[in-house]
Amino acid sequence: MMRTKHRAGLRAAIIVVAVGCLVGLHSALAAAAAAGSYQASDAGEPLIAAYGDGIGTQLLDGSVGAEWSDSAVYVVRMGDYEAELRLKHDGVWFYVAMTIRSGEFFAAGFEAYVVFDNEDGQEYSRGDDMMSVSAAQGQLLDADYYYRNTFDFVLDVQSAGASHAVGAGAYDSASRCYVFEFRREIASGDDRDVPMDLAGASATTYGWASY
Ligand SMILES: [Ca+2]
Ligand SMILES: [Ca+2]
Ligand SMILES: [Ca+2]
Repeated sequence: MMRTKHRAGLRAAIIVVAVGCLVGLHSALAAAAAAGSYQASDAGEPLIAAYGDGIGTQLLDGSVGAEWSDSAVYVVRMGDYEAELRLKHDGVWFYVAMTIRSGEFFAAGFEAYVVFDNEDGQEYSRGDDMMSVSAAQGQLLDADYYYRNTFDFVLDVQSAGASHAVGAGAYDSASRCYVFEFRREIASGDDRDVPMDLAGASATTYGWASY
């Protein structure tokens, strides 16, 4: 397992459990041309988020810079593509950067997501939580969704809830990668969000879809 830096002894063990391919994940993604995701059973070991400095929203722009220098970095396989995951937290916010080596631009759209399962024994079920954005030239977007029912999700703010997650994505033509940056509150207290357990593990899925 790759070791991570944790300056204050806090670690978030992120157990990643998911399907290998997410076609059928939910109705919106059913139209995806291709998709892929990463699950714990792929590697058999949890990913651990490093404890690090917070990242302000102005640096969530679809470009990985020095703000990620204190993150834990993992190289994983997501369907057809290799991806770098950068994970960290500052005790309040959980941060994820995903660099997805697609090798090409998708004019019809490309999105990334992180699903937080409520561990009710059902994936993508009522009460599950998700952050997701489409790549939009680094524009910061509301990323906070929840599942009303299996494969049926909406933005929290579309159901009288509040947003506790944002993200931004962009295609980098030089490296031919999609790069996404997200942050979400670790435990917002909103019943539309699944809290993460800093001392334990969280069932988390990382994935992408192209159109
Ligand atoms: Ca950035
Ligand atoms: Ca669930
Ligand atoms: Ca939510």
